[in-house]
Amino acid sequence: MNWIVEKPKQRIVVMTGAGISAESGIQTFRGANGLWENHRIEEVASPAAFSRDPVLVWNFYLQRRRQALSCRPNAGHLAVAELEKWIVSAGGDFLLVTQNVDGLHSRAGSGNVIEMHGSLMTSRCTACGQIFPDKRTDLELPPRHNCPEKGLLRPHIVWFGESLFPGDMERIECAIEKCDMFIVIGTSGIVYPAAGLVNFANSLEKRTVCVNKEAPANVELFDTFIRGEAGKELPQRLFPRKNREGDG
Ligand code: BV8
Repeated sequence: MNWIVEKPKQRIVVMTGAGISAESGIQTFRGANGLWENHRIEEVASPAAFSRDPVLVWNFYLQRRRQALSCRPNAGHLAVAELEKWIVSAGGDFLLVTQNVDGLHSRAGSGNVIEMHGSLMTSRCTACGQIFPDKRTDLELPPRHNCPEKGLLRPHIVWFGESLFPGDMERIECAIEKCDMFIVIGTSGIVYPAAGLVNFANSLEKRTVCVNKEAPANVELFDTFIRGEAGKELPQRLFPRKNREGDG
């Protein structure tokens, strides 16, 4: 059986989506056919929705924060974290880019992570812009910040129609420019700019691998497609775990 990553002294970029958290019990976006309490995700996860009904949107994220905190990383998250350690200890480079906001990769031990769509465990003041860790699960209403403007707090999440956080796209593209391989796991390849990163990797003739439960929308853009669940495929196929000490 050949491994996705054969040798550790390489430069690897991994991007994940909701599929890698599915086996932790967190519903995917397509799995929920894009609905939450009969609201389309795109309608709730947007600045317009927040200004129209901040209580509804705040509670959407509060419920997802509670759920994420009650779930545990699965074997797929752990395999990605172990791959990073294997590569970095051999002098290679590793970057994990996740579209997920559930925080499970960091809890699994991943170190070099860009949460390109933000985090359920972070809030931002809509007035002064301050960003801070926030794991409170008891606030039914969007609280106000203690700044002079008493700004309304919002989730520090990239909503539909919002740009990524400053500098993130540049960091991601710079890592892909330098990488040997771009591995995409558990995403439907529908939402941009994340879904366009494989095109960018292809334009630089990087090796591209996709691991997904079913063929994603952009499957034809990958050199290799491995059909399967992350929690099963990654521990078996991501890298040679048993003799990792022996590799140079
Ligand atoms: C931007 C945080 C522009 C929120 C997310 C109209 C108006 C405005 C913008 C647009 C528009 N039309 C299109 C756009 C662009 C839009 C977009 O792409 N829309 C889509 C719907 C077409 N993008 C944006 O708005 C982005 N910003 O364009 O800014 C701009 C430019 C300049 C100036 C100003 C503005 C921002 C997009 C970010 C949105 N935020 N997340 C939250 O979480 O609440 S997106 C969210 O959905 C996820 O983060 C992810 O990115 C995306 C898709 O989800 P996936 O992760 O792929 O999950 P999904 O369920 O879809 O698929 C799961 C996959 O896993 C499946 O394939 C399944 O088979 C597989 N799977 C399941 N189980 C397993 C598995 N695989 C392995 N193992 C398993 N066990």
